[in-house]
Amino acid sequence: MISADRILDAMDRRGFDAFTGVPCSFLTAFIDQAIHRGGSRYVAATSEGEAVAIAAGAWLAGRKPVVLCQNSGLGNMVNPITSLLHPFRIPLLLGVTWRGEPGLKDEPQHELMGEITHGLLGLMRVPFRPFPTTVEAIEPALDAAEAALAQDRSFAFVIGHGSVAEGEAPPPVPALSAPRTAHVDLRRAGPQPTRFAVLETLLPVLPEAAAVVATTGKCGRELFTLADRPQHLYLVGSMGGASALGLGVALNTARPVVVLDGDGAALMKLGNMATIGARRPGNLLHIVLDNGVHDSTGGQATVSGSVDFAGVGGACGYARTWTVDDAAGLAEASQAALAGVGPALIHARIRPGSLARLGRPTIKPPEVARRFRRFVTEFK
Ligand SMILES: Cc1ncc(C[n+]2csc(CCOP(=O)(O)OP(=O)(O)O)c2C)c(N)n1
Repeated sequence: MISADRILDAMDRRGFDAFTGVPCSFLTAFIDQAIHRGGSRYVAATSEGEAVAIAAGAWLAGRKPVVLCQNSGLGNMVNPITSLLHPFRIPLLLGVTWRGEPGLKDEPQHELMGEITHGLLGLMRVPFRPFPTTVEAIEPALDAAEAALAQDRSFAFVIGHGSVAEGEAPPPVPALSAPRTAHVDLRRAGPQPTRFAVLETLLPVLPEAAAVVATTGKCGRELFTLADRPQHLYLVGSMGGASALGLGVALNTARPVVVLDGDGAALMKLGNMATIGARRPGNLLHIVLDNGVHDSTGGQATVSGSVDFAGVGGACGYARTWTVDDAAGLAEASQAALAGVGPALIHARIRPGSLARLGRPTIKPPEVARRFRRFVTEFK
């Protein structure tokens, strides 16, 4: 058993400087200390998948992030581990508890995951080892983790029961309270534009300094078709992860960060908006391009027709929101959003459809990620 302070001191010395996750009772002291010391460096996520995307964003902004979670949360992480960390070769350090360890008494819901935790990490090609439980074991364990990270691979510590000593509960963190959100409705009820048309109008309005994250599917492909620039990140998987990744970038850079989301993707990870509203990064603009369908997979309806994304953003604590339904409205709202303090959300109602012959990014995901990272980190 080791104290949370010991391991966090060792991590500090090695430059691990951004923490996120979802709690587990095995990790109480560790997470409490990470929150207490790190202050704003610990981002409380609504799901473990969101935490992976936030940490990936922090890495893309030059940080060395750690994700802490219960092994039941590994299920929530499978998609972003396999379709975000793996294709983009983004290396994260994971601390995963081992509830349901065979031979130890635990709750029924942990039994199966306890049996398959190591197998699941192995299947996802995430190397792992036990969390150090003596002071002497800390440095070799961190050496092993850093060796994997240096090869652009994520690495997991599996944290068994009683690995981390219980500590003093830190002083409570004051509850976050959001001021009232300002909303502007710019809808003109004319013919709705396509996603390509609004992207074409939006791009010239965005400042050169802005980093742009495009959701998976045709959105990223259309953005690439319009212009391929170092500040573009075209997600290829991790549906729903764009806004969480954008949050991770925005919290770690002074650059403006623009997230181009889809209605299907935004609905898949609606919890992301609560985290954005709570953290309130002033440099984040979240645009939901709502065509009412999963356009990229053939146009199957989403339930967005009855969803007011600007209302959700306001309820979550975004600073300002807009509703628009044409390209000029999106351009106007984007300029206003980028001129003021965020987080801002624009709900753009558009129509389905894309180009008849739409290409795919020819630049590969690992290079997209590294080019984007250079772009973000070179900003002073
Ligand atoms: C977890 C997951 N589920 C399903 C898919 C398949 N998929 C890729 S894009 C997409 C549709 C996304 O819809 P939306 O966010 O509304 O964007 P649009 O395609 O309309 O631009 C789906 C379902 C996926 N990539 N990942």
